[in-house]
Amino acid sequence: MFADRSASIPKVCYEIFVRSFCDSNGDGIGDLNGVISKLDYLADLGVEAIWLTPIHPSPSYHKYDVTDYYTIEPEYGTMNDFKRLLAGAHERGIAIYLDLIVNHTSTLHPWFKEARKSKDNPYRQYYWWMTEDQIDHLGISERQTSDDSQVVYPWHENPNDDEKYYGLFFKGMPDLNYHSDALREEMAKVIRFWLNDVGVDGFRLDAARHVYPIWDNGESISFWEFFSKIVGEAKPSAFTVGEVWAETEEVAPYFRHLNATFHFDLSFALQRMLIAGRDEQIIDRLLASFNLFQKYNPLFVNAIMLTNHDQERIGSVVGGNIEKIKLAASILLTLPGQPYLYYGEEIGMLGLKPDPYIREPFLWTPDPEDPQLTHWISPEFTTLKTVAPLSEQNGDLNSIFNHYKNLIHLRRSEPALSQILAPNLQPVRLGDDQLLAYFRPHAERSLVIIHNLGDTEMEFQMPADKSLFTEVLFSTDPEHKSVLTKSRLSPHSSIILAPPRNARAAEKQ
Ligand SMILES: [Ca+2]
Ligand SMILES: [Ca+2]
Repeated sequence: MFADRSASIPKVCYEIFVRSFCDSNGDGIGDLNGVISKLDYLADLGVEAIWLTPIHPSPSYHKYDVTDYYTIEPEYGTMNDFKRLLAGAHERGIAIYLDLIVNHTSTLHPWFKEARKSKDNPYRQYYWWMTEDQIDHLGISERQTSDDSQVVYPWHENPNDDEKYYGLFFKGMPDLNYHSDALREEMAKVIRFWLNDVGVDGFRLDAARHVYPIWDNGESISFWEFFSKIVGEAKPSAFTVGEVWAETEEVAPYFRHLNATFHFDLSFALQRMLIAGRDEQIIDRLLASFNLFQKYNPLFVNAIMLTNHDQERIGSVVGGNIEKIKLAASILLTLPGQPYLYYGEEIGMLGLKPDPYIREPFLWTPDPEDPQLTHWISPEFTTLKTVAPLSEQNGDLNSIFNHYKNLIHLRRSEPALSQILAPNLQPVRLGDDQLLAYFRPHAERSLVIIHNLGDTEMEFQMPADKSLFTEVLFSTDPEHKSVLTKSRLSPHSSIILAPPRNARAAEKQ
């Protein structure tokens, strides 16, 4: 069912909120030509795949309510622009993943405009409709809020209609109803169009757990069986990464039909750990989740992130503390899986909800009139006063940007760090949960990684079986240069250790 693509799985991915990234034509709105102009930047950073937030026509600024699955939002460019972006990315060895929203459309989508006209309209069956009595009978007039939707009343009035329609996220986003075979065939066409006619490399799948509503629970996973069959037939190499924003136990079954899912539990655990300065036994919990995932898919890809466009930015979560921002990156980029950087994390962008303010303009240069700078929103958190723009961080060896870049390149070049399938991970127990330590065994060269999560210096005693690990591959503690001489780690610092070269033969045995 799953093609073996271990050699070609992108090792570091990058999420771009297109509207905020880079403007090419002076209207203040980020666009596809802006992204094209930054492909060299992304290749230099070491990115191997880009997830573009939705680029389809849509009435909203975030574009998660699609009105046409076949064209490009005019604010962002044209299909020719998109094809040039794809070609430019591929020339640089970068894959492009499209954000595909199958759970709902906009109310302005032609399907819904038809559906709402009358009960016997052929498009009616594309959506969920019920009378007040039916809703009450099933006891579904209210829903429990979830991490991804605060909506309590998901049924919305259609004027002059005794039936309401279901919209889990918002009344402007009616949920699609995949009991309709006609709708399934329409979505299959959309999938084939993007994979075959246009040539994208995969999909990021929005709201994957909500495709069927709660009263049809269980059907969502079988929908993804249908979906992955269409994808596999159209393009066996295509990659799918699902947004299943739920606890690990609920996420695991989605691996039956998706290559990857985002690890939200890990994201929130890392955030809590960075705030508290204490490990939450994250390595043991990760190993437990891997056990669960591999039951459903031995080739599972654990998609990991600090935050995405729906979460408060990591820079703000750690109070703008640059050492902690670097520590967050050091953890993410040394854990197994496929990391997704949220644009701007690499320069320490800040942002707290509401949503538009976690999606602020990327700061390229110190020039407030920089034509690349998007200005569709007036930023509250990431400004020239609070965040050093990329051009200033570029030449500063101690910048957040160079920290990210060094770690990304180390991740790509060290086989122990870049292994994605069958994640190689073991805990290293140092006896104090202010320290987070783990082992990445690998036939080429195994590594020990130690982080000091707290704000006091920590001493540690390396376990006897790791005593050979004294060569410092990477360190944010100035005390540790090429060889580990003291078993101490300064606050919020990290080290990556390997056995010295002449000891490696012994370590392999
Ligand atoms: Ca523009
Ligand atoms: Ca749904």
